[in-house]
Amino acid sequence: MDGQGRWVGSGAVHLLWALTLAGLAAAGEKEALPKSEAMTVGLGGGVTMDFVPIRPGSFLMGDERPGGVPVHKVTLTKGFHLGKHEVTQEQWQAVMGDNPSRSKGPKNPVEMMTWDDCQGFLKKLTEKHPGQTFRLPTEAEWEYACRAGSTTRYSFGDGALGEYAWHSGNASRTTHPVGEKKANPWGLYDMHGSVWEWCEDHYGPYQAEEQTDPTGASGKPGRMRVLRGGSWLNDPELLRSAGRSDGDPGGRSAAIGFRAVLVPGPR
Ligand SMILES: [Ca+2]
Repeated sequence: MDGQGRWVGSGAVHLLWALTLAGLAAAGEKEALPKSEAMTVGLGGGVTMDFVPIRPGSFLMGDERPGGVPVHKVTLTKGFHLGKHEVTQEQWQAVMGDNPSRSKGPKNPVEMMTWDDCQGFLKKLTEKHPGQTFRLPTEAEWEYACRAGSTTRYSFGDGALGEYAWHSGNASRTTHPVGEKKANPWGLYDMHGSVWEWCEDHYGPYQAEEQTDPTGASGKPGRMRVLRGGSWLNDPELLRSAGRSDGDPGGRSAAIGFRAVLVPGPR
């Protein structure tokens, strides 16, 4: 793949002011509060990807449900930008020049790509946008953003899952265009359900102790990588904010996709 044509016009990173906090607009508060910018990145061919700012903070990770993991305090000291949506098929096509997905649709989440394939996608994006790094979220970053300040089963409470998520009970055994369901409190779509989302981390048991900027299983890492959020194929239990699974980084599934993290600077 020569890549030249696909990347024409893709170098610009556009900054848009997020209007999520009305207080930021008040005179005198602009300098007192950290900036909160949504970002839109060009992928080529007029295709873009939207990112939501996630501020540093602490949260309680995990849950105490059967099969759950120890609840423990996690602090993330660095902010980041997380994809507003799962990566779509037209976004994958714009960057990689192909579309491996089983359930075709330009706005549907890309699937049938491996964890390793995702690394190739993110590497290409990073190479094309000097000064920015694109990567997968850590498992802690993913749950922090999914919870969006909540401590309940889901980011919106304990019920009404169908308003926020595609799952086995409403998806008719296929994917759907991203963003059709309600967003979570931080403006992220389809964190619950739609497709599972690859995380950067190796899969393993949680530590019960408080952690800062964790990056996955401690000790000798295994081969498997973390999956989060459940999918159109799964029952509501697996769509919990703390629900998790694992996958072989070389494996493919029509129920597995991903979303990107954008951070400033080299990796
Ligand atoms: Ca998802």
